[in-house]
Amino acid sequence: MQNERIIAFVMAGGQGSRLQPLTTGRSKPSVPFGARYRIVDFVLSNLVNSQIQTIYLLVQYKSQSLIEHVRKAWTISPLLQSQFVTVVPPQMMTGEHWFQGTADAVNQNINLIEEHRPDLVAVFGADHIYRMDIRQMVAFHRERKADVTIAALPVPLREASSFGVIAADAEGRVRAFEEKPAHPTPLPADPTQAFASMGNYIFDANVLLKALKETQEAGETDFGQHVLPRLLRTHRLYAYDFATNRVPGILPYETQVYWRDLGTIDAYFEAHQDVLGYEPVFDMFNPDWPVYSSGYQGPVARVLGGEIRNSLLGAATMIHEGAKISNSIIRRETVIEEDVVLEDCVVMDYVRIGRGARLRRVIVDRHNIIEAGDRIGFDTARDRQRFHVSEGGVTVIPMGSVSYFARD
Ligand code: ADQ
Repeated sequence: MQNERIIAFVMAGGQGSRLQPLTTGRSKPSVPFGARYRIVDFVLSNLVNSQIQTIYLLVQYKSQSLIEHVRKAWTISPLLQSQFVTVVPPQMMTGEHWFQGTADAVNQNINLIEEHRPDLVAVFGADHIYRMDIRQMVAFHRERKADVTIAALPVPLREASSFGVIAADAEGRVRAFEEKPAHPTPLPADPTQAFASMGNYIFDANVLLKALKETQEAGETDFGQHVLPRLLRTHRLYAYDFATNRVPGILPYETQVYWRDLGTIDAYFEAHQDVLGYEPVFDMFNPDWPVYSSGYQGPVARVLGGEIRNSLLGAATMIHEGAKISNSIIRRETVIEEDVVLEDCVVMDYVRIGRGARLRRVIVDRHNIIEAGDRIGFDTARDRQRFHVSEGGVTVIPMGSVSYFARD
């Protein structure tokens, strides 16, 4: 792979409508995750750690917060001109429309492929939490002499309608591909699962250029719905099985293969439970494969007292006497006042939780003040009147407008 020239397009324009209200004012890739990350940091870290460092981030929907984050966190090298993460806004380069879909978004920036003249183009989604050594996928692509390689893994059959579903032979050659089928075909070896596309593709650059031109001429706009089915008729498409192809030991801190689509509030909430515990299902600590994020320069968290169990505390957070915090994630510059009780919560940045408040299974978005003594997560009917409550019973307090978090 050393001589391989690869550029990456990271598709970061999705609305994430099922993640409302977290996506009311920002795109899904810019939604905070864990004690210090944004969702987009995971794909960008995977690319950079895999030595793919010519990266174009295609944005569209409510992109201001994402652009700010990338500006602050993702300057790779001011010296090496080929190493960058550049945000590409929709510019109507090829017509009078904003991006009509994922393929159209790349098509509108086809000049970037023509300018760089890479061997391969990686087109990756920005909406997932995982660690992946993309060099292995590239090696697989080369070994199979593939024109296109799709990263894929088995998912429960009942969830498979939200994905592109693949039928592949023993070598991984794709024999059928259907985007979000109503009745997904199960895996032959396991009828409870289907083989789902992760929405990450490696294309031979020339194949992609030609396919995009044909797609555009046909008035088509989407990779999953149009480009892949079209290419399947004439080219060699392979599925790289992320669950089985990983070389053991390369990512030694993970106890199992992990890939989460944070499609809904409940999936988002559950993924936060996955980073907690003595042996987290997804351990944020992995010095061999760091997840990069903002280089926030504030102080570490300050704990004045209280009882804290199985929780993560972001930088410059302050925990006052008598607070009881369990199974929770608190992001930076948040103040938890005296005698607050938090169970199974995600509290984002710049939040103040007033004295004696109790919160259970609550996500508090940034810039909020919770009144002293408030109870949230104990009375669904009342919570529904004030906030958003998910199907799984998680209460979400939307982003507030407190611009400064009011220190003592
Ligand atoms: P979805 O995620 O449902 O399925 P889509 O909504 O097109 O597909 O989003 C794919 C990626 O592109 C996301 O990262 C999104 O943020 C981004 N995106 C969407 N529209 C965009 C636009 N106009 N401009 C820029 N970026 C845009 C896809 C595949 C499935 C696969 C799943 C895996 O189509 O086959 O199974 O991803 O989650």
